[in-house]
Amino acid sequence: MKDKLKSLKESALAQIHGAQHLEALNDVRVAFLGKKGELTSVLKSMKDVAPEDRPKIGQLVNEAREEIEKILEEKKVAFEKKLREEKMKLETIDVTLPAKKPMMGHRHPNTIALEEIQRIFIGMGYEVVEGPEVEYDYYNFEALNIPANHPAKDEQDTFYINKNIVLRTQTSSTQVHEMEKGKLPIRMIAPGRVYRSDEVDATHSPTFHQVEGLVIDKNVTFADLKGTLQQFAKEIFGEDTKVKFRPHHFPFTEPSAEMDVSCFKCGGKGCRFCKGEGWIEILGCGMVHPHVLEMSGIDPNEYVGFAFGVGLERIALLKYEIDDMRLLYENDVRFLKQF
Ligand code: 2NL
Repeated sequence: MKDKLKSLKESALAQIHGAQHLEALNDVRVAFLGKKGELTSVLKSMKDVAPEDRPKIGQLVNEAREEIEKILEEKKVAFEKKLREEKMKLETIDVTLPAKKPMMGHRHPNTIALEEIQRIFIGMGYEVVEGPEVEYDYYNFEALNIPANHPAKDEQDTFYINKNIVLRTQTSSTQVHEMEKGKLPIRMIAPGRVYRSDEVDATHSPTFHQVEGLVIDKNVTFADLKGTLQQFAKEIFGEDTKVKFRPHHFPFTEPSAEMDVSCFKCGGKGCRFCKGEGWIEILGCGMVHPHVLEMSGIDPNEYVGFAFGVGLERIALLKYEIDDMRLLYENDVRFLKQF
């Protein structure tokens, strides 16, 4: 019995030393000390041992058990330490490595142009007001003196949600809401997305952006309109920019005009950029039609107003010399990051 125990113990210790990992160590524990383990079965066979030898054998079994357990524990602690060290090595941070460069986005040319336009008008005391893109046709057309038979109302030009609701074709609708509020005077710009049923090409898109302006006060004159828009042109295209107003027609303004700016490439001599004209058309404007004021509850005998509308994309294309509007909608970072 004594010899059997000794060889059992040696076999256990040899296997513990041979174990390569924690699981193998646990296998050894089960094989020797488990319920059906070899040492346990020795204990179970104590009934075959002469009663007077039992205490001695019992003590030997216990000693063997303790020793195996002690070596197992030592080996286990060593394994765990090794695992911890390997894990630490993997988790080491090399603080000398160069940092990853963050991906930078870029403001869209439209955004840059809009922010500049807003800065200019805020500087002149205007408020920036936004409104809904889906509008009753009253606010988009009727309130602006655009009659039922006007070609702009044609389904060929306007997206209709139903008979009375449209995707706004200009941001004037936002200004009509402002006029209806009855808080005067008004000095506002209304930037935003507008919709027209156009085919896509280098200068057209079914959705684009507009900035409209509206001033309503007592004693406002066409000279105020001219001075305001001249200042705007100088700030956006440069101090040397000249402006020219040509008579035009809009249903919502009377008189109406289009404003040209002197070509900022050739200074007005005529070049490829201005198609030899020396002038570039930039916006539409005029004195608010008395009927438009009246429909929104403003007394045209007491108040006068001027208004203007400018295409944001048009400004962005000109200012940054982009020759195709479609580039503005593709959002290719290689294009965007140039501005
Ligand atoms: C253009 C230029 C324009 C207006 C927009 C306007 C707004 C109100 C009253 C009167 Cl609430 N006018 N806006 C005025 C003149 C020109 O836009 O080329 N539009 C087709």
